[in-house]
Amino acid sequence: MKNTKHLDAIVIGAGFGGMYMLKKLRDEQGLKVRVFDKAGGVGGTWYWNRYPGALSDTETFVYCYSWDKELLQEMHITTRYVTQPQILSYLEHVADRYNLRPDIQLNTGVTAAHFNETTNLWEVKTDTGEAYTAKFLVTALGLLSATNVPKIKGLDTFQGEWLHTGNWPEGVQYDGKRVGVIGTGSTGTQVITAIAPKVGHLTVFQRSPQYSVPVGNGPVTPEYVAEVKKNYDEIWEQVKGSVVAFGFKESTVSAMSVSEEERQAVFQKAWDNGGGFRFMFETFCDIATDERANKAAQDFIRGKIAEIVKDPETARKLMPQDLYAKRPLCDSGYYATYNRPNVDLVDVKANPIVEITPKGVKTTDGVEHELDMLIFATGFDAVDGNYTKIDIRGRNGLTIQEQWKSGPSSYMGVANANFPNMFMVLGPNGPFTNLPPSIESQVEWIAALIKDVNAKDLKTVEATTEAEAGWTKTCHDIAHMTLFPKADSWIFGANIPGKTNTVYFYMAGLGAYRQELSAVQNKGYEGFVFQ
Ligand code: FAD
Ligand code: NA7
Repeated sequence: MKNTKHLDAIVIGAGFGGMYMLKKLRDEQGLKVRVFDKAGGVGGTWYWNRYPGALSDTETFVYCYSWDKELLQEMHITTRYVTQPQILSYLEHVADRYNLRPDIQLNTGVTAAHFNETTNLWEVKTDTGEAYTAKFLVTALGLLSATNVPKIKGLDTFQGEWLHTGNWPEGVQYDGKRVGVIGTGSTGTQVITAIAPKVGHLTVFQRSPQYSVPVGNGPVTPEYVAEVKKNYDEIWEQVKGSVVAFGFKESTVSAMSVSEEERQAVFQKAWDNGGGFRFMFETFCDIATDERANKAAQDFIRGKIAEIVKDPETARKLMPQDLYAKRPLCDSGYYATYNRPNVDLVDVKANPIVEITPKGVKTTDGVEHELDMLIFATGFDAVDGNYTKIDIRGRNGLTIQEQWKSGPSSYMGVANANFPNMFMVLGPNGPFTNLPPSIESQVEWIAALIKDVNAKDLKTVEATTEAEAGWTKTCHDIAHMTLFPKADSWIFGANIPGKTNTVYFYMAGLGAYRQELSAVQNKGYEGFVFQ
């Protein structure tokens, strides 16, 4: 194509991952890099998810980059968790502080990326009609980024306004309106709790109830902030050696090794303190691996639902009966929301949605729930959702869809056989953790590998098929040591009809993952071939 511009590296995505990748490659290696994002601003997840109530479930002090000590000292830690506007403004500040913006091209979607085996370059096309070539391609497309709007008959006839939480514009007016929410995952529970006091009437369409514990958000004291800032070196060391990387030490005590009374006290303390990952991993070491321990946690939460929700029938509908083995939720008063007179819960498993009508949502019992606004909190085509939307081709024109025909895979979460010089941040089978420290681990490792390739004047680096198959098996084996695969959720691709239900994460934790990364590097990038 005429006017094709050449770069050393192309990065797709300007969230936590893409921005740090740009900084590493441009500022430390002097490479000519351009980041493309289809969004109108930087921030990734936090640019798109502007729905009311959007809040991190990672505590503020570890939902950030760790690599700049000054930035850490300057960080405004005011509350225990961070809201979407706070995270977005932090990431915007990062873009300005390190002068990243001149190399980030917004409002530009990448539509195709083909590896040319003659030139050993990636040929990249955008929806703005531009063409680029680059030696390296880094995809930081986000793992919870491709929104899922379920195909429900009649949506196009709806005369009210409909929105997905993951693509939420500024200035949405819902005060006093009749609003419906489909979905009760992390996002649904947040948006429901936030809008219930303001809307005229709220109808929640719940397919699966979820276990949720209080988030425990609130202002932090100056002493807390001083303590965090004084100890950041130790904090990051602990986080990067831990399992879930949420800034606490995981328990080593099994739930059944203590008395019933002690177990209840531990759960109660965690409930009072707040935090979903804390409840699952700081209380006992085997909630996610042992059915009896898991049942104890379930019973505790079900008991709380019964206590909180006044109407017994609503309480019953809100009580999950399956394993507590999805991404653990936490909320700001979710169950109590159902005590409000303007909130109704419709169980769409027992009484499925038939269609969306011009006036609202019709369920099997014949009721037409009239609505002015319908909110889809129906989640994401997680992990590979954005990959399969791009025409990505490696050697011999092999598409990423063909590469992943048995399910998305990778070597070390970052590379694929047949796709030379392409690296993924948060690709399939990366760690299941608080994400910024995992993103950093991957970005730093990828940057080091790129540096090595360039320093040795090599043309390509590429994972071997055997290495990729080995890593896939490792991730599969680890996941099946836990209870997580037994619950249907986006973590295993179970939330999208027709999507391959398989293992999408490395579930042994960040500490173990970082050791694996180091081992591969120390063995001269074992599992990769160079040309
Ligand atoms: P993203 O931030 O998702 O950025 C990917 C970018 O790629 C997007 O801006 C997108 O526009 C762009 N893109 C995709 N395809 C293309 C294309 N073809 N062309 C151009 N651009 C493209 N994680 C936690 O660890 N803790 C939390 O508390 C937490 N809370 C969350 C709450 C919500 C509501 C959501 C949705 C996610 C949450 N996450 C949380 C996960 C969160 O996505 C990550 O923590 C992190 O922000 C991911 O950063 P990223 O740079 O990898 O991807
Ligand atoms: P989730 O966790 O995938 O939740 C989506 C919700 O939407 C969940 O309750 C689904 O029910 C429901 N859903 C999805 N499709 C339908 C249809 N067709 N009908 C009715 N209900 C439906 O997404 P979230 O955005 O909440 O959270 C994802 C992650 O992003 C989260 O961990 C945070 O880190 C941010 P189901 O359970 O499938 O029966």
